[in-house]
Amino acid sequence: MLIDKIHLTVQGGRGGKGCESYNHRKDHKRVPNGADGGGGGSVIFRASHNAPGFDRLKLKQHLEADSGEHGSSDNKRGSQGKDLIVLVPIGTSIYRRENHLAIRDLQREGEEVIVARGGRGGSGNIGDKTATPGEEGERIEVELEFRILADVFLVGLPGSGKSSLLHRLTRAPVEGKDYPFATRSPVIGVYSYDDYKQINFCELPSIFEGSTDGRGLGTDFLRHLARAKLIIFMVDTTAKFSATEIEGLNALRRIVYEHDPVFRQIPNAAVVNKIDLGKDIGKVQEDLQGSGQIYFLISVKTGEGVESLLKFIQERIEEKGHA
Ligand SMILES: Nc1nc2c(ncn2[C@@H]2O[C@H](COP(=O)(O)OP(=O)(O)OP(=O)(O)O)[C@@H](O)[C@H]2O)c(=O)[nH]1
Ligand SMILES: [Mg+2]
Repeated sequence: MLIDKIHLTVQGGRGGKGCESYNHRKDHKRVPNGADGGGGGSVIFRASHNAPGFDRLKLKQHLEADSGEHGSSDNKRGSQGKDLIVLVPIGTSIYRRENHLAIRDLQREGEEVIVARGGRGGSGNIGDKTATPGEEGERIEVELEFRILADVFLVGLPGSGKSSLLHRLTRAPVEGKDYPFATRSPVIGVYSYDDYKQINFCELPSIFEGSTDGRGLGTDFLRHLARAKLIIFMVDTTAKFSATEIEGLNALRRIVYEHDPVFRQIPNAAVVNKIDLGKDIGKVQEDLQGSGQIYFLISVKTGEGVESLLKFIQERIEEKGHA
């Protein structure tokens, strides 16, 4: 199972001690010549495609940057402690653990943030200053949360055909399975078109009326929707997990919007799949029209309706200044 929430203690390196020392001159005068200590290194989080998963980070719960070197006599400054650069997956949000305040969302390759600064190095006694010890580095408890960055999320009833659609559009290595809840964690697929444009799709595990009571696979993964540009709510004409297609769609929306009311603002559309099965869809169509939602009747199996769904998705995502 993908770990996507962890907490860590991070600490900047200690500043090096300032040095107290004297040059004993021939005339018996003592001239202070102790140098400053170097500053401690900082802990920096950097987003990278090459970052290991959170499960690896979790093994080292305490991350600390190098201390600065102590100053020494003859005015030799201590060198700066090395920063500790921690690679995290793109899509990581960093919070202060005590109050859950956001420190930063790292969303692009190479984007970084200093999470704990190193302590300042102490002063040496040169120039008649008082020698001081180095400061402690900043220490902070952080929480890291990973959210998938995709444009379009497929949210649907069990067995409605999300994996089949994802595979058809993106060739993602998933396939439709003839049993429900086959997809147990989010799956990503990339749809490329017009030579250089791309749309990232993500299939979330299925939800249904019982999910909010913890049945099926729960609803925790819905938090990945936070940065969705478009949500596709998907049901199918077999209506095995709801009394009717419309009720299925209503249930999906209710669960998603109850999970986080902010998700209401995300553009969305309804998809009723498996129209090849010969069920009379006149009533469904009527209800959908009456409800005012944007909807598509499709068959992933025969391809019917898939083109117009795709066209709609492209337009929506391009409008949002992406792809
Ligand atoms: N007849 C028909 N069957 C379909 C269609 N689309 C998908 N299926 C079948 O429906 C079953 C479920 O499809 P999936 O793509 O696995 O559905 P899912 O929504 O990903 O399901 P889970 O992730 O397991 O909850 C598979 O046996 C598919 O072959 C369709 O358009 N028509
Ligand atoms: Mg699936």
